[in-house]
Amino acid sequence: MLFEVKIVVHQCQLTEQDSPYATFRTLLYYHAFSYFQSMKLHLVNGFLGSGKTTTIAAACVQLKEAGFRVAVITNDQGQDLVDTYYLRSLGITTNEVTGGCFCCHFSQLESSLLQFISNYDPEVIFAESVGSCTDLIATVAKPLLQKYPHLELTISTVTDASLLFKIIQGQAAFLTEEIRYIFQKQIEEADILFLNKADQLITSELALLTIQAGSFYPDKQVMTGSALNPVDIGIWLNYLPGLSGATSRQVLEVDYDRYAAGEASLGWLNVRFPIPDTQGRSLLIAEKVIITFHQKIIDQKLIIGHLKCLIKTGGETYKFNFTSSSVEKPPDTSIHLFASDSELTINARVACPPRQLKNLLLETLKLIEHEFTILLEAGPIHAFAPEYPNPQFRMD
Ligand SMILES: Nc1nc2c(ncn2[C@@H]2O[C@H](COP(=O)(O)OP(=O)(O)OP(=O)(O)O)[C@@H](O)[C@H]2O)c(=O)[nH]1
Ligand SMILES: [Mg+2]
Repeated sequence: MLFEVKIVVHQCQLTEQDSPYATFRTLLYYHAFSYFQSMKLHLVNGFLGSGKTTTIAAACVQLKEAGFRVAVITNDQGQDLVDTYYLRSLGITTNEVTGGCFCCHFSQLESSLLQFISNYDPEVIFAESVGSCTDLIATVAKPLLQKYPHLELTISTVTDASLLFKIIQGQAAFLTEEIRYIFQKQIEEADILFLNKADQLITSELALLTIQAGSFYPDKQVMTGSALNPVDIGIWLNYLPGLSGATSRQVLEVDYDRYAAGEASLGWLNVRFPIPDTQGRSLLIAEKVIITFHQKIIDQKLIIGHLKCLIKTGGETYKFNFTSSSVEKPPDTSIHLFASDSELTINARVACPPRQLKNLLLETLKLIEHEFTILLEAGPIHAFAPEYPNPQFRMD
């Protein structure tokens, strides 16, 4: 009812010069504004492979079961996103902002939100930022809240507990100084710090980390747990409503040269291609591509930020993830069943020049072609290093 009244009032304000498009856009914004009054937007950041998508997916499953309409916005420097395909495979409504981080593509983020609101009317939206991105308070949260003051916005940082533990102990030499800077800044901007993958630490390490994190970040809500554990996800969800408008949220001082150097030290590779095989070995071949590519990266002693791969065949979706601290168990053996067609998506973030990463994939494909006597048409392989971050807005 309230919505109808607002549209009528707003239509009266339109002049004759307004094009139908402008009218539509304005109405859309108005529509959006009314919903933003109660809209919950949970920004989820944290370093590559820390468990953001796992956390969001599990939260969406729980909220959907409880009857909420939920939606997710994914984000990446490139296209063909494993996270998007994975979330959609779980039946979660997902939009993506591609080609750069939320801060550099603020307008795309905003349009994505508006599109959701007009098409789907979600009660809760999660937005996962690129794992190498930081400075969200100044470049995303504040600009959004200025435009939509009634938006209930929170920032969660998901951190790999074992990685943070090693950094605190001075052992994580595999992260360069610039990458550690980004890792640190992401933690500093959290309303809530979710020390994830707690299952990878022993009890005494976890206890020590909890004490240390509490003393390093006294103004933050800190929780430990595992995104694989529904109880921990429930606890995280319960914290969120109390965190919108967190008084501890301060704009960070960010040295953009250091931030850019950290991002630029990572090679990015995104590719998606079909694997047809008349002999029905399509899934086997896809799996072999992934394992061989991973092994090649390891053989070069390169640091993996995150290597994520997704195979789709028929109605099935299989996901493989490799991070510096964890190798996901291979999918169910049913993957070896007969399939004459599948589609493989690979998103690799590795500390090396993008050309090296691309060459490793090309070598992999050659090997597999030889082994299976097939021809693989990988199509365009997008390999690049993130550009210097250039936010559309930055508020103090
Ligand atoms: N052992 C363990 N593994 C986890 C946990 N949470 C996530 N993982 C695994 O960590 C890997 C990366 O998880 P994602 O959720 O894709 O990480 P992400 O932060 O979204 O990664 P990017 O989108 O690349 O930045 C996957 O293999 C997950 O299954 C956890 O609590 N424990
Ligand atoms: Mg993710």
